[in-house]
Amino acid sequence: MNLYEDLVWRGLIKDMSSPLIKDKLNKEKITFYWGTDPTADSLHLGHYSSLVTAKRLAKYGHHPILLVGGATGLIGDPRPTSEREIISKEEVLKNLDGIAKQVNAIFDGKAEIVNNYDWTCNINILDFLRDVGKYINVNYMLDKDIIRRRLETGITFAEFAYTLIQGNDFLHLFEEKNCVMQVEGSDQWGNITTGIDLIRKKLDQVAYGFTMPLILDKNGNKFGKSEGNALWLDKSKTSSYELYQYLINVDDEMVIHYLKVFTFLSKEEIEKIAESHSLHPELREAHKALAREIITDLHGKEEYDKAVKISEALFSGNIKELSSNEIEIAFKNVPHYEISNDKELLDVLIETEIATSKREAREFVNGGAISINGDIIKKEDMVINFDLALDHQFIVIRRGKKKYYLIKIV
Ligand code: 485
Repeated sequence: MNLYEDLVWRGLIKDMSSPLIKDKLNKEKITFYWGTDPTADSLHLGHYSSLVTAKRLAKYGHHPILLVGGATGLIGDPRPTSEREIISKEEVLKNLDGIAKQVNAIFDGKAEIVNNYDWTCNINILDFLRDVGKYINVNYMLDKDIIRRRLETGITFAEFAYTLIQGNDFLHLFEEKNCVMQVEGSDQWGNITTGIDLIRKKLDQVAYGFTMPLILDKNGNKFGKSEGNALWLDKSKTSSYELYQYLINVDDEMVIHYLKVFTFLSKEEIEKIAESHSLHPELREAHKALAREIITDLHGKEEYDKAVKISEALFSGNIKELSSNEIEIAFKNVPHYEISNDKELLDVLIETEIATSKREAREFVNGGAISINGDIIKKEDMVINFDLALDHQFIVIRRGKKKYYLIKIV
């Protein structure tokens, strides 16, 4: 299968500036670019989907340029709803550093990363207005989807002018690096066409761009958010285990689509998984493949194995086989408490607010609702001490089926 067919089969093309893109992708070796603004100190799963597309193009021999927006990040791409808070220069710089490292790691240390601050910071306003502004008609800018939507709520000149900076990036990369194509998410269509237009008017040359559809869950919400929070690519912000839990639980009817978007598995491999998924959904083969492919690509095999190990230990109740590091990851989001050594169980249950009174604590224990490190405990007078603790520090209490507490003895 050729690249263009592959992209179409995976559902990765939304808008295209020209039907010639098909030949560009199939018959030539081109340089293309993808960009992101350093608005946070880590990229998230949404960014990853377009990085995977960039990697896919690279696998077919095209050369990717990955742009981090040190300049554009100082302004902020207009959102359809409201003006962005301006971010301090220090923060943009700090974010930029982290993001460049992530992008480089995703490209196995071989990415060509550029920062638009480098060619934007010294342009003076008069030159910018003459060399860029003079080529872009305001009527045309007002017609862009996001700008139109913002006209009702208001938009500052800074955000309105954002598209000119991104357009100038494309012009710059076209001239300096023979970069002929820009690839972004669908909300970037207006910015891509600004660049293509600028290149046509200034240089009388043709540049290309296409966008990828936004990735949604079955209810039409953005994919890659867990309880409203982004799933970060930085594993100290979102552990491999959290990522695993999210991926292993994605909608059944969407999982094959995600395999197409997020993995490098071939059409044949995905079709085989799809067949097993429809015959035996309970085996969750598709979900497991999705988690395996994404986590291994992002964080490596060891991290993936760790995520599986933690998940299995929690499922079977075999917490004792986890290391302290794994315990901290597994129970990152449950209530944490510190207690002193040699306390009676009932007191511990009250101190940690697992029970509200001694009577309730007793009821829990006698009813078999309390387990410690995976074992159900029915001894009210049991003493909680270092000897009992996993790795001499952690006590994992479970109340009922699902409620966990992590207690550290100090
Ligand atoms: O020359 C460029 C300068 C900046 C950008 C791109 C090219 C960044 C772009 N304007 C942007 O805001 N991108 C978003 C971001 O950085 O978070 C998102 C897009 C999304 C997808 C993703 O980046 O909203 O569609 O492209 C990678």
